[in-house]
Amino acid sequence: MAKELRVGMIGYGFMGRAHSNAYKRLNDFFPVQHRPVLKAVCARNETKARAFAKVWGYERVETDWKKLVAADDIDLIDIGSPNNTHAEIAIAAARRGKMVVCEKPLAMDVAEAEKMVKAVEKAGVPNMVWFNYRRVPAIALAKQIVDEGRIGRAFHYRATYLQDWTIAEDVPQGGAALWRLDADVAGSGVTGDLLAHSIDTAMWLNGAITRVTAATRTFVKQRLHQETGKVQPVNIDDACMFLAEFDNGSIGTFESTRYARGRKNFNTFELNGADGSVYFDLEEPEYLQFFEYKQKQSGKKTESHLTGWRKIHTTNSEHPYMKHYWVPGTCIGYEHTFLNALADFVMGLESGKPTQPDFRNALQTQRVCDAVLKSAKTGKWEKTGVKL
Ligand code: SOE
Repeated sequence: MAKELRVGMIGYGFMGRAHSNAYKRLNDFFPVQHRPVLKAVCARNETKARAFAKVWGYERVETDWKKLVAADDIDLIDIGSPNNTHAEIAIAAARRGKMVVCEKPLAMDVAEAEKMVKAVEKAGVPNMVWFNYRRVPAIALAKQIVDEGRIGRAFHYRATYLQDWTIAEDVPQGGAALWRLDADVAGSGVTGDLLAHSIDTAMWLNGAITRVTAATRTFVKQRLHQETGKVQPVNIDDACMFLAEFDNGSIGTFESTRYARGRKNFNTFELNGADGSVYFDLEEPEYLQFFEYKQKQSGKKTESHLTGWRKIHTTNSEHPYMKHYWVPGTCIGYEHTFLNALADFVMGLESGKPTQPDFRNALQTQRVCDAVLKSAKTGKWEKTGVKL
């Protein structure tokens, strides 16, 4: 028997669309009992919220999130609004007994994130953070390969996340779409927005990051603020690079910027171990590259003249998530990473084994982000305090 999952969506931007699409398609691809119902979308701008509701099929519009979290006909609150709204909404929703799913980064800082974790755990409500890249089949395959012990002792982790959309000095800060450039609303720049993805993936694959040393840059020092109409200082990090030490003894480098001309959403990582390596590049999202030094399963001696990187097209039904889609050789896209995340969340509800990353897990990523930003100020190595 289908069980309704009545959704209250907060925010109608890029992520509001990505999440709404996932709710609409869930039952088309995944055999779950829950049936999402798009009950209400909430945003301050009623005209825009109405237009969004019409396109995506929400039954009603709210302009006050407090009303939405108090509504009896809502089971789940989805927070897709700017970062400085996450904590207050999530805490209120948890207190009302609602399930809460939240966009990344979880919070503005660790202090806020800790309060959010406390609230959902005290209320005992299911929760998740939309770190969607874990749900790229090729990245999920990398996790499988690591868990199968095919990488062996890890030595190096290398991540880049590069974009170029803020190079022009006349790009304003603040307001719709551009709040990511306003530190009061976003918390940080590339560290929370882009490196949070890289850190989440890294710790999923390679374990806790224990210490970091970082440097940040703000290339454009002031920009017109869309809401105040004034030219104001820019307080976000436009670029950030850091070195990391992992609990397993390996070391890592992370680089992120919005000033890499030509790079639109260049998200890559490589993990090198004694027995093998994996490499991923989001510009070729259906491929995982794998180098296997030891052919463990066959038990045969390695034939060195045949060894080399394998470029695995992760579209077989054996690959993560792919049995829910098309025939081998056909691809899925960016939007499916959100659909896969939602499916994992709902399957977690149904199996009683909650999916990851939940708020507590995302708090660990927040710890690394805060340590990175601190280190960029102190110029020293900083401990992260991550507990996985
Ligand atoms: C920023 O440009 C952004 O939209 C991030 O906020 C997303 O999390 C990232 O996946 C794509 O880039």
